[in-house]
Amino acid sequence: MQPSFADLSEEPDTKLLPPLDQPVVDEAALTPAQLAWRRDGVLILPRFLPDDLIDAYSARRAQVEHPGGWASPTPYLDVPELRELALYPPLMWQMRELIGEPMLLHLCLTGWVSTERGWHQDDYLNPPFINSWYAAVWMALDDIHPDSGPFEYVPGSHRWPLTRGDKVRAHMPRRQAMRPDWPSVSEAFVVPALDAEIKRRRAETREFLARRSDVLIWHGRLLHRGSRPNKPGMLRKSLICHYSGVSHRRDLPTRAHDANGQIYAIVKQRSMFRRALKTLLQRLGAIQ
Ligand SMILES: O=C(O)CCC(=O)C(=O)O
Repeated sequence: MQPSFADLSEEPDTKLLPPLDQPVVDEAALTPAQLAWRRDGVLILPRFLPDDLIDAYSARRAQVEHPGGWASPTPYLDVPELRELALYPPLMWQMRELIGEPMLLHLCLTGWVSTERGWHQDDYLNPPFINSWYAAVWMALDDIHPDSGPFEYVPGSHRWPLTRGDKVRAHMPRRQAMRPDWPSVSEAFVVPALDAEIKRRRAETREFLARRSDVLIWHGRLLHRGSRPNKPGMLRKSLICHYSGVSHRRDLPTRAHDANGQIYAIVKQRSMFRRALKTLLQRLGAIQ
């Protein structure tokens, strides 16, 4: 039998969660951005990114012919124009206000087409000690066409239980569960479980139809997906970056600072992990 969302998830211990995820918070003391985060699990920042940073990165990215972008999950290590956009100080300050500590950049998706990744929460794809000390950012480099497979999310789902990696792997044959690409393999039953949960709760889903320079920051526990384009292969020019709270990534101890003091991880992938990421990126169409 297919596992349900309840089989794959649990309520995390609230003592381990960031301040804005605590059950009781003095909401009168919160900023409008913090209130939106607590209510929806997303913060939308219209017209947020400066044109010069978008133009410099887009020109560099356009040199990569494949619509999936760079094959590496950490192209920010080699591409200064990408680093400058991903670590734009007002964006980093905004995330700090939401999560409660400075953020560490560790993953970028540079495709100019939808990932078509089904419903998921990001937190469980990371080590189990993250517990929502996490945020990801969707940056529009151009106006996004509704047929290109926009980013979709379920507002408020950051308060649902959290999918856990060990619970997902418990539903897989041992040999599959040990493979570093278990997240891709398990999509076949995780995505239907989340889909069923959305229907069971009659939850609203929303599209992010961004204009150039708009930004959406989402919570590590928020259900979201890259929807299927109505016109396959249609360009969707965006940059997607993932970050964790600096004191919550003991697995990423090697770090560097940019000229503004913003922090990024120097990730040395183990060869098995590199192969798994390659498989995932191949599936997403980033490399051939
Ligand atoms: O293609 C998209 O917009 C979805 C991206 C996504 O799911 C992720 O970065 O976790």
